[in-house]
Amino acid sequence: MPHISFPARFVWGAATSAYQIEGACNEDGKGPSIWDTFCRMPGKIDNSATGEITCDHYHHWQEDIAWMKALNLQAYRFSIAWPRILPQGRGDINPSGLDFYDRLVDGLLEAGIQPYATLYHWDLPQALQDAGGWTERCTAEAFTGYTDAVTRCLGDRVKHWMTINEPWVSAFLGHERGVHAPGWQDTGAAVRAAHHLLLAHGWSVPLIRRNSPGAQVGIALDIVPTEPASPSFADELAARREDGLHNRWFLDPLFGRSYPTDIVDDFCRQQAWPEALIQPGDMQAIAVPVDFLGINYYTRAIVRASIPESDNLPPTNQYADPSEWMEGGWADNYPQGLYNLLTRLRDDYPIPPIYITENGASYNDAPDAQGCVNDTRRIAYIESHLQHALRAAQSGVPLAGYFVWSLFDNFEWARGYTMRFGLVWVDYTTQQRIPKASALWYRDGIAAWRAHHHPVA
Ligand code: IFM
Repeated sequence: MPHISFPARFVWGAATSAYQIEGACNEDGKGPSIWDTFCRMPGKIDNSATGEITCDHYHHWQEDIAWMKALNLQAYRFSIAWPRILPQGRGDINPSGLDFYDRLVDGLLEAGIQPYATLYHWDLPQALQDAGGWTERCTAEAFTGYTDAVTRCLGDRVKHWMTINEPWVSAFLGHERGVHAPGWQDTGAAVRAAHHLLLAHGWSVPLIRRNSPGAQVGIALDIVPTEPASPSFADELAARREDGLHNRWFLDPLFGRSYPTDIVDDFCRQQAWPEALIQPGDMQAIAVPVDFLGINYYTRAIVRASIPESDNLPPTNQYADPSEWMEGGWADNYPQGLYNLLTRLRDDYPIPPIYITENGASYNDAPDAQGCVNDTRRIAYIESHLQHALRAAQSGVPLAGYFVWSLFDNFEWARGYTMRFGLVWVDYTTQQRIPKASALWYRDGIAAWRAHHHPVA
C-alpha cells in the first residue's frame, strides 16, 4: 500500500458530483438543469438513462456519510446543484436547496470529514441556458450571485472550494462536440463558453474569500497529457496542438499568460474566434491567484495527425494496448501519465499546491455469490497511480491530497449507467450499497497511513 509513504499532512478523500448521485431532480423546489433537459433528448444517453434517481443520495445522505466514515475518508469532494439553490439561475433563493447542503456539511463535520465543495459540475439551470447559457457573458455574472448565496451560507464551515469542474468538458464536449449538455456543435460557441467559464471562476474567487474567511480556493481541471503516436513531425505537431486545445487553453490564462497564440490562430483560421470576446480586465480576473489547483487525471491522449482531431482523444485512444483499456474502451490505464503531467506542471507553471481531485477507473465488476465485489483491476489502477503521484511528490511537486473518483457508482453522463467508477457498488433498484474490495483496500491504506503518521489521533 503506497499510502504510508505520503506525508503526514496529506489528505485522503473520494469525490462525487450532484447530478451524478443526488437524484431528487424535481424535489423541494429544485429547478431543471441542462442535464435534466439533455437526458430527455432521444439518443443522447445510453439506454435513455437519466439522473432522476441515480444513487438517491438526496435521501440517503446520512447513510452515505456513514459509509465515508467507515472507509476512513478524511475529506469528501461533492458539488452543489446550482438549480437547487437558484431554480431560475438567479433571483430568489430556494431555502430548501440550501438546507440540504447545510445538513450535509454539518453531517460531514460531525463525522470528522472535511467538505471540499465544487460550485459547478455541469448542471447549469435550464433558465440560464434558455438565454444562451455559457456562451453569454451574463451567465458568468449570474454565477457570482450563486457563489455569493452558497458561500454566505456554508462559508463558515466549508474551507475548501472549487469554482468550476473541468471547464474543457463543459465548453467543448457541451458546445463543440455536442455529446454533453447542452448538445451544441459550434466551435465558436465552445470558445465563448470556455472564456465565460473561466471568467466565472475568476470573478468568484474574491467573493468566496470574502464570505469564507481562511478558505482555500481553487479550480479543477481535466489535464490530458498528449503524446504523438509516432516521432514524425506531423504527429508531434498534432500532439502539441491537442495539448494546446485541451490543457494550455486553460492553464495559460489561469497562470496569467493569456490564451496560447498558436491555438488562437487556429480558431481564427476556422473563423471560430468570437468578436469582442475578451473585454478589458478579463484576463486579469481569470489570472487571480488560487490557493490550490485541482487536477483530474484518468488517461493520456495518443495523437496522430492523419486522423480527425476529435478521434485523437479518449474515449478512443486507439493506439494504446487494448489490454489496458478500461470498461467501454473508454481510456487506457496509463499511470505514468500522472507523473508526466504533474512534473510538467511543476516545470512549466508557477503552481500552487495540487490536489488530485479525481482519479479512478471504470470497471464493472458485480457482486459475486457471496455478495463481494472483487474489483482487483481498480485496486491495481489506484495503487499504480498513487505510486506515480508519490514519485512526482518526491521530485518536488507540491501534492496536498488525493480523491478517488468516485465514492459511488453513479450516472456517467452520456454513458448513463454503463460504466461503474465507484469504490462502493450501488444497486440502482434497491439503493443497496456494497463496498468493493477497492474500498476496503483504500480504507486500510488510510488506516495504515494514519497509524504511521498520527498514532494517537
Ligand atoms: O464522471 C466524470 C466526472 O463527472 C468528471 N470527471 C471524469 C469522470 C469520469 O468520466
